[in-house]
Amino acid sequence: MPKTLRLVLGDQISDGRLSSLRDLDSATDTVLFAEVRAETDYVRHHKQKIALVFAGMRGFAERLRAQGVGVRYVGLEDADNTGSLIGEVRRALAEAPFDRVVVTAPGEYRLMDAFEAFAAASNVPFQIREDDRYLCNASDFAAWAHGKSVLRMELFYRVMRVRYGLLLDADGKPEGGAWNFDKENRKAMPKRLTPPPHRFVPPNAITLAAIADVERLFAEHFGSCAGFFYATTPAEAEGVVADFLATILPGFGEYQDAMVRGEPWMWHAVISAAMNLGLIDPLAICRRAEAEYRAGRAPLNAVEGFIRQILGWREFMRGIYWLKMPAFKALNALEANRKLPWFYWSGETAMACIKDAVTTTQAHAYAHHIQRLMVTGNFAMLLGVHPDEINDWYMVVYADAYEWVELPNTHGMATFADGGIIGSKPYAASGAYINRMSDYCGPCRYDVKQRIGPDACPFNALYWDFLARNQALLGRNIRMAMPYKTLERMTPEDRAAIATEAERVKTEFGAVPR
Ligand code: FAD
Ligand code: DLZ
Ligand code: SF4
Repeated sequence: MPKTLRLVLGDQISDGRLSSLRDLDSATDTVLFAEVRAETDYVRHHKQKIALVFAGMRGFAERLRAQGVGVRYVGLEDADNTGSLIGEVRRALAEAPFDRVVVTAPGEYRLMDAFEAFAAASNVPFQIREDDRYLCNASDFAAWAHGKSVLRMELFYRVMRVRYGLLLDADGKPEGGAWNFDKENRKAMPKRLTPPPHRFVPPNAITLAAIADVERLFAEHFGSCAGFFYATTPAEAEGVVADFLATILPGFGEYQDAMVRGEPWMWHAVISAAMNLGLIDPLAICRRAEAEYRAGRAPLNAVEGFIRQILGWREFMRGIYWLKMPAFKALNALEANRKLPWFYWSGETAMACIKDAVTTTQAHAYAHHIQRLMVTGNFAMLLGVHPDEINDWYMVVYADAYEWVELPNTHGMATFADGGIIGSKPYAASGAYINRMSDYCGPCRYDVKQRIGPDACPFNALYWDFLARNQALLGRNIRMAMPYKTLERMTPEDRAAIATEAERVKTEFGAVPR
């Protein structure tokens, strides 16, 4: 067997499931982990994300050592640390002879590009293996996409359900007679309901040490580690998953789109950080969710909704990323060109909805989907913030942020920068939507019913201004017909007042041209 150097990246914490370790020979091989500035600093990640990745890597290295595997672990502060993953591969090759280097494909285009360039130039064979922890690889996705003029998650999801035999009846038809039960899943939250408690993991000794290092070395990064609760080992992640299946899954779905003050988790799973790190197997959790339905412990709308998020949305986003990169990142269909308001970083705003989303994000490196999509994402789109600024913010602030999943969600879902590759229309909404789906507006300093003036909810004028500014691109979109009809009924004076008000709001919030 060739003596092999096996590089494991910070989001490849998948004991027993990693293609780069599959033929590992502990008698000859070395597994390389490297904490490097190129990865900690390419965006100024939330402190909790760095702590999560370091704790994940350190714990995995310990488990491999305990199995008798040779591990070369390069700490961030090691004297000779070169600062990059390729630098660390080069250094390891210079210090000991290896016949080849093996790595599982990275999740981000920039690293894949760098690895492919290194592989082409390296004297030692450098093998990049497919990352088969996902359920649809890039070539299968490209084959599915081939010849289609529009790519929609719903159709992809049906193919995936059949491929994996998930939630099918005895005739191979969708369980319950429909592929999608989303209509049952858009309720606002009734006052009398209390969301279930979530299982949060107290940091273990390795995690505590990683947190201390991060507090010391990344003090100026966004957020706080004080409330760190993420699983960093497979055993901890298993506890979270078991708890989710037993207590949260049965209510998953119905209130997916609801937002409640002081309730950051609701019926969301809060598993994306652990799953993107590699700790949770996506297919296994889908099968276990299906088993809960088959055993009569969780209803179909909940289980179907959950499986759709993972088998459908997560895989669809990854497929689009690898199909469309690198051009995808440069898209700016709405020609947005403004700066992101400072309160996205500080949380210092009187807008109750944004304040809640940002302060939750600072404290937990988490906000649920509707906060990301309809509060922070929607507002940045209405302001006309440049996609690069929005993309940078989402990459920085969430513990689950990796470009393969973050970029399609921002460009495709939140800002329509992709011009409709992912969604058929922008998720633009005024304050009325937030008022309907949350309890934010009541105590807010702004009045959700007003459109113009110092007390008017800022979403309102911005929403109509957004529609007016983008009428050439969006006005003929059949799914936008209703709001455009309303816009067209407005007098020229109303429209002028909205434009003036929108400009005033943008200036007040610092969303000025870049
Ligand atoms: P739940 O709501 O409980 O859903 C269960 C799981 O389904 C999630 O853990 C996730 O793995 C998957 N999922 C659900 N929706 C999506 C989606 N749209 N895309 C991909 N997977 C999905 N998710 C990330 O993992 N990383 C990101 O960087 C990220 N950035 C986002 C940015 C924006 C602007 C938006 C609108 C969404 C983003 N999402 C991202 C998707 C989604 O918001 C998160 O996956 C979800 O909030 C994670 O919380 P949860 O585990 O409680 O998810
Ligand atoms: C996110 C991250 C961070 C913060 N630090 C490291 C690191 O020091 N070493 C490492 O191998 N990986 C790290 N990562 C994860 C990588 O950025 C991730 O593997 C790529 O972005 C590809 O998804
Ligand atoms: Fe947000 Fe407007 Fe409601 Fe205030 S009134 S919480 S700004 S939607």
